[in-house]
Amino acid sequence: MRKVEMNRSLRTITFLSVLFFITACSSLSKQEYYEKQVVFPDNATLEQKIDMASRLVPTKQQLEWQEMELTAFLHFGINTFTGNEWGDGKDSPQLFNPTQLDCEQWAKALKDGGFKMVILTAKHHDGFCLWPTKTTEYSVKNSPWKNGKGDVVRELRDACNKYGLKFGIYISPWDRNASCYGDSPKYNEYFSQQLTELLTNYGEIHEIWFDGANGEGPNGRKQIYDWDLFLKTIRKHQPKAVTAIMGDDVRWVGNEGGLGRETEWSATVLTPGSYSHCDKSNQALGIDNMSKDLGSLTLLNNAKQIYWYPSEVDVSIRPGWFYHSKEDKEVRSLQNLVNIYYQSVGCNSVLLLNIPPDKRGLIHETDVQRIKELSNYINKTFENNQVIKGNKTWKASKGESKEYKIKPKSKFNTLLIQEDITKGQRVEEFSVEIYEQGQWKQIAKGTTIGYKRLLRFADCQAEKLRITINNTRAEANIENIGLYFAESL
Ligand code: FUL
Repeated sequence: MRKVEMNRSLRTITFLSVLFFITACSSLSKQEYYEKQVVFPDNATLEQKIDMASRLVPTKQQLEWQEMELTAFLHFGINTFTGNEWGDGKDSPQLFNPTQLDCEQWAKALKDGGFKMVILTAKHHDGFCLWPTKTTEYSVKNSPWKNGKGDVVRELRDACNKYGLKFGIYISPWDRNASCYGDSPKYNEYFSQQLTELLTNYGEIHEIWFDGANGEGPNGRKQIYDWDLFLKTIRKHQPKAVTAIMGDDVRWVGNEGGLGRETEWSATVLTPGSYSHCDKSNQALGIDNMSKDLGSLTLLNNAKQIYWYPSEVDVSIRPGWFYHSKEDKEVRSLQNLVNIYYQSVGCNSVLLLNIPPDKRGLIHETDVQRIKELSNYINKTFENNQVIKGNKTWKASKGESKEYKIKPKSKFNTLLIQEDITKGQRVEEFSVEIYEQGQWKQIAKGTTIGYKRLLRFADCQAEKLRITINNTRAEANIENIGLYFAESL
């Protein structure tokens, strides 16, 4: 009897242990992720915050945006014809008269230049609209171009469809022409109507770009923007679009010189400028868009929340944002653009390169040629990965190394490494060694990886490569490693 009871209790214990084991295993394998934003519990420890931060992931559209890598910016408008960078809103619409405007020429040049998306200045600070809006007379409809019957937004949209490019718009909230600017509720309504027209008449819009420029209105009135209304308008009409700069999907890198950060966290504690608590949160952490550090553990320790808010590097191929013929000889060199590519795409950012159409309404021949050269250079550099099985996913713990075989007789000077950001951005520090003449030699090291990190070093030849993840916030998901040879310029 005692024996039977004992057997029964033994069976129960075994059953419960197995059950416990299965539950424990399944909860261990079931990783929880946070999309776009996570608020830390009030009394979260640093360890808890690190853990949560490592499981913060992009939304589907943020991921698609990041994977595009190269977006073209097109500054075009009344300034193209006046030679200004910022119009005062008083230039006559009669000045807008491109003689050969051809959006297909733009789209083809950009497609050939390797760009995946195009963002057009539908309205810059001067208030002149490139589409025949119902909201103001200050638009293409009062210009001589196509006798006032033209619509640049439509023509570019159609050209993007033809060439398979995604389409985005820049629309400046600061408007130096609108008489209601400074009468806050009235202008907010006006701006949201302009947004609505753009978001409902031109098919899918993939990115909406606006900064917070907030100059003085007529009679010194101060316009208070209703960011909530603007973002709601966007979410209502184009829920799949990413919103940039004052939007909350894409962050301004902090300069207009093409310089990404060496250490670039897409999981950042910087609160987007359109959120009402933004000033308070960012001031408490002592950071703004331009801070060098936006994601370290020191900041995380003091932060109340963290955002997936990746960086976009906006820079012009010419000194100005708008076309000026006097700058025809100052188009950036290929070498300069390649450096920018490494410092943007190669530093976990998207490159938003401005290529302004000229007075004819064409992208200037020099610029067309330069972006083609850039695309050829990038394609040639990255066409042949010299690492064998570099694209096999590697789950790496802190301190772990992995060796890779290199194709025989390869020469290389560039390392590419990527994290699978659908599982978060985690790596804090890594190093790169090669096996040469019987010993390991460190040739490079880096901090963050994120979507993509490129490192350049002197030309090398070796049999093996060894990557070490010196520090990571949680198990790193390395999804791609490559070695390439980039011709010197
Ligand atoms: C800035 C503007 O003031 C410049 O004119 C340009 O459009 C740049 C991309 O954004 O805020």
